[in-house]
Amino acid sequence: MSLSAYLEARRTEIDAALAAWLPAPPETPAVVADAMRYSVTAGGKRLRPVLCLASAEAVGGDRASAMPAACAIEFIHTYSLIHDDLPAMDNDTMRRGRPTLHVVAGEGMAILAGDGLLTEAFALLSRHAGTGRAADAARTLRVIQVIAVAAGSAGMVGGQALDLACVTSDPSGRPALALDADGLRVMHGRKTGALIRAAAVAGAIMGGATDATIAAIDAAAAELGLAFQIVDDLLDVEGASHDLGKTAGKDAAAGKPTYPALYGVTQSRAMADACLARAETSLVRAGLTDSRLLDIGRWIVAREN
Ligand code: GRG
Repeated sequence: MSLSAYLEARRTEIDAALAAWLPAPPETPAVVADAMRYSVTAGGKRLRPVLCLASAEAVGGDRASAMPAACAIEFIHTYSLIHDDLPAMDNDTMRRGRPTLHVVAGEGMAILAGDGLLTEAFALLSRHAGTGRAADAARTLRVIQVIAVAAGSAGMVGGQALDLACVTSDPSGRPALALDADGLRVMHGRKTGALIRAAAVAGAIMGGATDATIAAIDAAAAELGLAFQIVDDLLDVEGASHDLGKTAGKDAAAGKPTYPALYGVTQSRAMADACLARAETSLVRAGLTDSRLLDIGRWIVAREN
C-alpha cells in the first residue's frame, strides 16, 4: 500500500472513532458539544493519531487497542489549537481552513470547548482501561501517565508558556524572555515535541513493545517532532495561508524566534533532513525497518501544509 493510501485508510478509521467518541447530548449540553465537534471535525492532518497507530503496528500490536490513545491525543491537540488561537494567545482567525472557534462561538465557549476536550481525553482513556484485556488496562494506565506529563506543565503547557513569554513585554517594553538557539529547541521540544513523542510512545505501549523498543521509538519521535517544527517554521515563511489553512507569516511578524530566522532557509532544511536521518538510525537499531514510521517521518519533512 502506498503511503498516501495508508494515511487515507488510517485517517478514515480515526475520523470515525473521533466522531463516535466526541461527547454528545443528552449527557453533554449541545452548546459545548457542538463547539468541540466543530474544531475536531474541521480536519487536520491527524499526524499524532496516525503516528500512534503506526507505532502500535510497528511493534506487532493490534492498532484497535491504540485507538483510544490516538483519539485522546487528537482531542488534546485540538484543545491546544483552540486555546492557542484565542486573542489572549496567538489571536488567530483561521485554523484548519475554517474561522477559529472563538470567532464563531465566542471566547468563553472556545475556552470551555478546549477545557472539555482536554478532560474528555482522560475520560475516554480511563473508560477504555476497564473494557479490554487485563494487559490493556495496565498499559492504559501507563499511557495516561505518559500523555498527562506530555500535555502538562513539563510538556506542552510549559512550552506554550515559554513561547508566550517571548512575545510578552516587560514594563520597559522588552520581551519577558529571549531564547537563543538552544532555548528555541527546548521550547519546541516541550510545546510540540512532547505530544508527538507521547503519541508514538503510547502506540508502542499499547502494542505491547519492550522497554528498549519503546525507548527507540521515543528517540525517533523526538527527532521527528523537531523536524516537524522546523518544517512548520519553514512553511510559515514559504507557505500560502490557503494551503496551510491558517494565517501564514505570523511568527516572523510577531518577532518570534524561528529556525529560518536563526539559521536561514537552506540550513533549516538541512537540519530537518538530519533529524530524519537520526530518527532512521534509531528505528534501524531497534529493528523497526519494516514499519510505516520512517515513511511518516519522510512525509513530515516533505509536507506542504
Ligand atoms: C494552549 C496549552 C496550549 C498549548 C498550545 C501546539 C500548541 C500549544 C500551539 C500551536 C501553535 C502552533 C501553530 C505551533 C506550530 C506547530 C503546530 C503544533 C502546528 C499545528 O499542528 P498540525 O500542523 O495541525 O499537526 P493539524 O491541523 O494538521 O492537526
